[in-house]
Amino acid sequence: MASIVENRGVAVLLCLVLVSSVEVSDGAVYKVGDSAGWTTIGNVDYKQWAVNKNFQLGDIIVFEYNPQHHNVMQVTHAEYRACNVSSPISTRTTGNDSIAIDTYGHHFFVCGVPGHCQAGQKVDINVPRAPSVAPSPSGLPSPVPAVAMNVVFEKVGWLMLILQLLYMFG
Ligand SMILES: [Cu+2]
Repeated sequence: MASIVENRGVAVLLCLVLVSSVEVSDGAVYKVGDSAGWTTIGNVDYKQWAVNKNFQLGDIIVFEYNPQHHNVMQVTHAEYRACNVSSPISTRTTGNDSIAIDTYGHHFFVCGVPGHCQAGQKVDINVPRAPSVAPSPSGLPSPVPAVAMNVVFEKVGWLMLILQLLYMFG
């Protein structure tokens, strides 16, 4: 009887280790502009910064800046190109904003302070679809349901494994 309880404990511990290791490898953290951060000083080329990154779903994009001088606005592609900050999708102002990228495609961010976007304080975070996934024939973006289902399957998969281990050891 005692050994069953012990084994159950080992199984649970094993599961916790497995699950936590998966979460650690889930996403990379990218600080926009690296050591320069999110700024107009030094003419950081954010296009160049982003172009050699291999952004994936689950990555965290960190904007570090002086909140007295800058902010972060997520905008549409058209607004990004025109530096139009009149109706952003979202606005962040803490000076240390972490944004999880959980959908495929382009994510456009600009600084909403007048003149800053025009000066180049804008970045395009693009998460390309996995090559194995056939592109949608219409070309219209429909990433949200697919991603949601992936997450669900991932979670269900881990749950099944944990239950299986509990049965094995218990
Ligand atoms: Cu700014």
